[in-house]
Amino acid sequence: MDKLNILRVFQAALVGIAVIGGSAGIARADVKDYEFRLVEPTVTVGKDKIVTVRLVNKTTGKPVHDAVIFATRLDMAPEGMPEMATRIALDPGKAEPGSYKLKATFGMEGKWQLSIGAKVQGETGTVESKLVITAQK
Ligand SMILES: [Cu+2]
Repeated sequence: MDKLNILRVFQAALVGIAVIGGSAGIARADVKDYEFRLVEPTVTVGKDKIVTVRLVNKTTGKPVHDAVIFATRLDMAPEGMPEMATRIALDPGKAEPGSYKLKATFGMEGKWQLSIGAKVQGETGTVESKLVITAQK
């Protein structure tokens, strides 16, 4: 091999490493690396209350922008009342990037369980979390 060929092989090897490194990086970022966190753990009992959640990448601590959120269910399972569910919807009101607002009616004091999911850009699978919100007077 002359010097030029050695250089070409070396460059090809570098490209190979970069590609492997890149795909390993994607494979490492699993949906399990993401979680929802409540901005406020409590809410006042009543109609049309706003709950703000933050979607974060646990490995970097960074908020995740532009996720597609599914608010699947809000019920009183933590109080032994799983059948006591209330409607929950995404609130179109503006939230800071990585935060998402939901609107629901909390008709009773106590602990409510929010089942929430998200599709994160560039990730396969769905992030799913269960969060407990305390409704108080
Ligand atoms: Cu209840």
